[in-house]
Amino acid sequence: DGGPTPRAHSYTKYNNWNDSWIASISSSNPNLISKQVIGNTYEGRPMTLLKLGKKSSSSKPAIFMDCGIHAREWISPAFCQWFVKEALSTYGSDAQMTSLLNQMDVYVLPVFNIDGYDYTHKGSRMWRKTRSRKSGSSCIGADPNRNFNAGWCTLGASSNPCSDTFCGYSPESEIEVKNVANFIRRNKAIIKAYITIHSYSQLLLFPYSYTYDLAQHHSELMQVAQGASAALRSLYGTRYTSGPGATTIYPAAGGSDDWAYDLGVKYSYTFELRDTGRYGFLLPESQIKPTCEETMLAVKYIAAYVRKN
Ligand code: ING
Ligand code: ZN
Repeated sequence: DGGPTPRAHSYTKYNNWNDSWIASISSSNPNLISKQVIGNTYEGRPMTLLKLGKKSSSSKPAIFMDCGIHAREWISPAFCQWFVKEALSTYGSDAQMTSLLNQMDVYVLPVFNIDGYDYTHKGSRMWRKTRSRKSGSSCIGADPNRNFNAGWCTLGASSNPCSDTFCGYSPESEIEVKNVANFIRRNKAIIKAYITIHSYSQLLLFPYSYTYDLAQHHSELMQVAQGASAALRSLYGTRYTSGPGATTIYPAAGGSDDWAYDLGVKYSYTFELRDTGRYGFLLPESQIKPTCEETMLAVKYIAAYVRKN
């Protein structure tokens, strides 16, 4: 007996993490998609990274995108799944997607914090952190978006293991963070853009969050963000605000976008998807489709810019 039967996968529902969607999608079109495991989570679940792109003999420039760093932000994993489906189904008909996958590879990590995400389905819906344990503390988990080595734990993060923004015991103490950081470090020569999907607030953020200093490429990052926000808004009128994390949302050290940017990945963005607080993390399933459709336009805008520059 494998316990209760999980409900069928649907792109317009919130699906818990399960191996079978990854297995079926990655075997559906071997010319466009492949998978690799970049390590296991604290609780031992494989972190499977999908690679989208037309097979090529030479190495292509790439974009890395992750979803589900924070467990309760359910619209985020829904978007990564949507992106993968759309990439496969519109390659060959949509000119922008076709050029993107011909010229670049897009790495998609559908759920970063799988242990936490599973816990929000089975334990506590509003859980944010990982599920790691350490002897000496009864509190569980660290905030993966405070655990990257970027001004680690200096600002907008807590050293209290019981806090929701606990930065961890050291940079990359969370195995999920270490696995992703190792992959990006190993592939930094080809990774041109880093995109991470959170919710909520309708913001398109870029470095820095760990300092009020402006990034070296501030004006270009702002221009691209504003272009992406305009593309997003063109579909349903959803308004996004663009800017550096520290002044646009709040100062916070240890975030993945700041870390990737300082590593040399110039186009580094954090999306905060719908809404602005009416439903917050509990965004109704009826909003999955419109949210994903509009967000596709923004991600494709950034990807097209990166591809041409
Ligand atoms: N917001 C982000 C958070 O981790 C953020 C904001 C972005 C902080 C980039 C640091 C760097 O708090 C949510 N909703 O998680
Ligand atoms: Zn988040």
